Amino acid sequence: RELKKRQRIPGYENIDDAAKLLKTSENILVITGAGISTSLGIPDFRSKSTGFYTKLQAMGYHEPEEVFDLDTFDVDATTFYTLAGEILPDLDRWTPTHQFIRMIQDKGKLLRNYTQNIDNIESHAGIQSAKLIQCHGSWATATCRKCKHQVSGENIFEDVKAKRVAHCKKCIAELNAERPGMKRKRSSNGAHKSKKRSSGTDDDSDGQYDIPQPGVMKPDITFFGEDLPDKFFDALQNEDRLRVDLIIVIGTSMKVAPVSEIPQFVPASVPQIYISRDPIHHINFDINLLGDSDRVVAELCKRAGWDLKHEMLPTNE
Ligand code: CNA
Repeated sequence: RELKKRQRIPGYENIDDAAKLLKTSENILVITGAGISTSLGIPDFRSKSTGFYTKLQAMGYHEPEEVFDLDTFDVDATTFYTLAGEILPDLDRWTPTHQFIRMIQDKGKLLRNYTQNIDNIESHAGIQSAKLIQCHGSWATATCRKCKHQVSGENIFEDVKAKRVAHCKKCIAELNAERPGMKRKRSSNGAHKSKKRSSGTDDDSDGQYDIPQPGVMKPDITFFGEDLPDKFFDALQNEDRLRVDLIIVIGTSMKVAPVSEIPQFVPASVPQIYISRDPIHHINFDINLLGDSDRVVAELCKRAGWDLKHEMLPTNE
């Protein structure tokens, strides 16, 4: 069903109105995107010149989505592993904007944080898992495409940083157990066939010389063409849609469905605030606070009388 573009609610205009809403609302739904992590040096996708997509295009990729495409990954995971290090998070740090969401939670007002980010920084900032929907999955875990063995995401970080395809250690151990005495020398007929690497399906197109391959590890981030986690639809439809009394959207271009449809999916009477560097025109928000999100949330908290503290915020502003 096509969702209708929402109409603005009259009476809301500026940052003071936003501060009032922050103070009076009790069930705040926060939608976040890559823009809330850029101040840590993790590039977003679509910012002109600094975004990941600009970089990919400069490297000759026509369709940047192909880096996060499951079919492409299964044929050859090299492209993903060559580039993924660019958006690998620094695990120990979070931004003032993450701290702001944490503060909403600490005040008992966070209904849910729907994040499109895969960096899992919300968890490190202390957002409880029951309050967090990682709409596009995250780096927190990784799963073998062949045997489905799941490990903590950190296990593949070394490979990602080295731009090397990570293979499944369980598959490798099983293969080693199955062929302990395999000869490593070329056979006497001299035939040497190259072995294609795929993400786990044994390639027997070259017949008698086929060697089973271990599966490739894929971080549990949602690639284009994959379903969003069930938790997303369950929470939104069954709980949050009718409880939310304020929506705050931060650091996202709202270009990826179905997250981009949340503003139209909740009752039209719920006020909506947009915080980002660049304006967007395909969704009508009631209040647009344009600028660097860390600075905007700091100012918003100041006007709401909330004491937002973070080492990245200047103390004298
Ligand atoms: P996007 O389309 O790149 O949009 C980011 C938005 O944030 C843009 O509108 C920017 O103007 C804005 N922005 C950038 N920096 C700031 C800042 N400091 N303050 C305020 N606004 C800022 O990214 P979306 O999140 O909308 O797209 C969804 C994709 C991005 C998801 O599938 C993610 O997995 C993917 N992604 C995630 C990460 C991450 O996890 N950190 C990094 C890169 C991409």
